[in-house]
Amino acid sequence: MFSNLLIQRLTAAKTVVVLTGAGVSAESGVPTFRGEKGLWKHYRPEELANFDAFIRNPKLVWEWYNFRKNLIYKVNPNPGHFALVEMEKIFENFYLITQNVDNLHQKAGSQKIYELHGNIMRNRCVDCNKYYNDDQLIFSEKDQVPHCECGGLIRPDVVWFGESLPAYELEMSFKIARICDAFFSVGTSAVVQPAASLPLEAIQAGAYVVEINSEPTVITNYVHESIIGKSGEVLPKLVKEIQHSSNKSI
Ligand code: BV8
Ligand code: ZN
Repeated sequence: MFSNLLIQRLTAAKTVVVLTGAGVSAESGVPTFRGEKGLWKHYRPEELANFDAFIRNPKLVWEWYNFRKNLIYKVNPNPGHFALVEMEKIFENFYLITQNVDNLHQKAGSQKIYELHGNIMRNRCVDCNKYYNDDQLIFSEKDQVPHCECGGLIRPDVVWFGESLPAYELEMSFKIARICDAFFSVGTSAVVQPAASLPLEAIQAGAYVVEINSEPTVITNYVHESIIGKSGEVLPKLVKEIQHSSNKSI
């Protein structure tokens, strides 16, 4: 399943970076964004995951996020998440960049995570930026949306379309994409910017770039190696292969 070149490059690699998207959580039962099951009711994520939609109809947007939060509370990390925890132990410098907001990498035990699109388990006030956990939210009878003690509307702490990504996480992600020896793009359709530019940055900087995805994407023709498969199956096999080859090389 893995080329000798990939195993050689990984055995010699000091810095390895993995970018994950919704496909990594699919095997945990979390719907992806753009697959056939990706639609929520008859809305597309882009129509609900934006500030204007929230201000126009906070009740509907909260209905969508509560639907997703309740689902995410019930699901667990899958073997793909746990394989990434193992990779963090294998490589000298390992970084996980995720577009996912489902907290499953944290739940699996990954430590060094850059969350580019926020985290659905966190909420904040649109006026004073005060943070709230889910169990602190009180949905008022009147408008079915939570309000801050300052009176402001509380929103999920995720990055919506048209909003800028957290500056530190974004800067670090581009920095490590440019210095890494190997870069994996896993379970992402690679259409959402600026995250989707990271694999291409890594290619330009000379990293060995591998895509693991259940179907080809817009970057498949540019990466050095494309592995079509489920991340929950491919990643554990990759970890086994790396451990086997590094034992051999010791
Ligand atoms: C910004 C949080 C500007 C919210 C998300 C036109 C051209 C280019 C760009 C744009 C454009 N118009 C607008 C833009 C910019 C826009 C954008 O990129 N739009 C796209 C749709 C074209 N980007 C933005 O707006 C970003 N902000 O640009 O700001 C700016 C700059 C300065 C100052 C002010 C403003 C913000 C983007 C962040 C949006 N928020 N999520 C929430 O979740 O509620 S994005 C959302 O999409 C999720 O984070 C998700 O992770 C992300 C990417 O999707 P994927 O993860 O790739 O998921 P998808 O379903 O697409 O694909 C899953 C893949 O997995 C599939 O290929 C599938 O085959 C595969 N798969 C399935 N199962 C498995 C599997 N693979 C392996 N194993 C499996 N088992
Ligand atoms: Zn407030």
